[in-house]
Amino acid sequence: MTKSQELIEQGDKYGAHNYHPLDVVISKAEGVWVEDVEGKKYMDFLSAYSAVNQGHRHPKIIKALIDQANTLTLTSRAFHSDKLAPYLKKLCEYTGYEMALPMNTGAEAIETALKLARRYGNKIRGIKDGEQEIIVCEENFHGRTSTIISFSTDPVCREGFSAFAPGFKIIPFNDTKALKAAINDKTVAFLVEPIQGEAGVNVPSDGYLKEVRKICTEHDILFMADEVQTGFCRTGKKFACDLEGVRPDVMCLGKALGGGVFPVSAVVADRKIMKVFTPGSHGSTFGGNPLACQVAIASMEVLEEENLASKSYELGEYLRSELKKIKCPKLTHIRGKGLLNAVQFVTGFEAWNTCCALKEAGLLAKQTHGNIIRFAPPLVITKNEIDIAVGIIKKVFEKIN
Ligand code: IF1
Repeated sequence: MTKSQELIEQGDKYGAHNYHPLDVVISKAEGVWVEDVEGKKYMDFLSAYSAVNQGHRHPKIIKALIDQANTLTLTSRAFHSDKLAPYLKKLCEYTGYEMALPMNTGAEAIETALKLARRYGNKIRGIKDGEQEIIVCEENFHGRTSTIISFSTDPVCREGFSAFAPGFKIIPFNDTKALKAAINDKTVAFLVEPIQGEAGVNVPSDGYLKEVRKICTEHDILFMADEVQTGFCRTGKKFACDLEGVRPDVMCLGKALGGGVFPVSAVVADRKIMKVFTPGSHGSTFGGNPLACQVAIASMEVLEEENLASKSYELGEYLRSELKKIKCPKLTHIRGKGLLNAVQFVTGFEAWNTCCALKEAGLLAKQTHGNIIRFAPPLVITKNEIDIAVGIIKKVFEKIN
C-alpha cells in the first residue's frame, strides 16, 4: 500500500464522510504547483476554490504571517489590537467602501450581510421585525449554515436538515423581470453571486448586474453581492461587479482575502448601512485577529503589486482561446471570466473519470454537477504554465469518446 492509500484509508476511518475528494494526498506546494506524498507534482487548477489567488505560500504573505505570529496573534474584540485599524482602512481603500466588518469564513460573511439587511430593513426602512424579505437566486451557493441552506435549491445541501429559516424568496438567476416581480414593500435586499461558481461558472448576460443595480436603487433595496469566490482579481477585475462597472451596496468577501493561508472574511458597506450594527449585536472571537489582519493586508498588496487583475483578465482570454482549439466532440461549452472558467460536457456525462485522468496526467481540477469541470489556477500562473496545462488537458480530452 502506498503512503497516499494509507492516509486516505485513515482519513476515511476517522473523518466524517462529508466529502468525496480525488485520490491525491498533497504534502507540499509552491505557486501554481502542488506535490503529493509520493513526490509527484501537479498543477493546481482549483486553487482551493479560488482561495489561493496569490499562489501557494506567496513569500510576502508567509512573511507577514510569521512576523505577526512572532509578535501578537489574538486579542479578541474585547480589546483593540494595533493591527485591526490599519487593516480595516486598507480593506476600505481596496474595495471603495466606507466601513468593513471582519469575520472568518465566507458563510459568516453571508450571515453578517443577511443580519445587516434585516436590521437595515427594520431600523431604517421601518419594516416590522420578522417581516423582512430577502430575494436570492436559484442554484445559489453561499455556504453551509442552517440559515444559508434554507434558501439553497440544491437538495444535496438541504436533505435532512430542516427546520429552515423563513424570509427568503427564490427567483431564477440572470432574470431581471423575475427580480422586479418578486419585490414588495417587505423586501430589504437582493443577494446574488455576480457569477455563480458552484452552479458551474454561470456568467450572466451582459448588462444583468447594471439592471439589478438600477432596480435595487429604484425600490430602495440593498444590492448585496457575494464576491467570496469571484472577488480579489479572480475574474479579471478586482471584483466581478467591476466587469459591469457596478457598485453593490454590500459586498461579502472571503477566500483569497486570506491569501491561501487561513480563513479571513469580511462585509463592506457604507456608513449609512453599516451603522445599524451596534455593540453586542454581532461579532466573532477570531474575526479581525492580528494574524488575519496582517495576512489580509499582504494578500491585497500582492494582488496590487503584481497586477493580478489584468493578468487574470489576459491569461483568462488566452486560456479559453487555447481550450477552444481542443477537439473533443463531447465538450459543448467553454466559458468564464478571467481565470474563473468552466468546461461543460454533454448532458449525462460523468466528469469524475476525466478529473482522475487529468490528475494522472499532472493537473488537479474538480467537477461540479457531473458534467462541468472548473479551471481556476492561481493568478500568478505564467503563459508558459498555461501552455503546459493546456497540453495536459488536450491530451486527456482528445481521448474521451
Ligand atoms: C465547500 C462550492 C465553490 C462560495 C460563495 C460563500 C461561500 C462559498 C460564492 C462560503 C464557498 C466553497 C465551499 C466549499 C466548496 C466551495 C465551492 F463548490 F461548493 F460551490 F467554491 F464553488 N459564497 N464555496 O463559493 O464560504 O464558508 O466555505 O468560507 O465544500 O463547502 P466558506
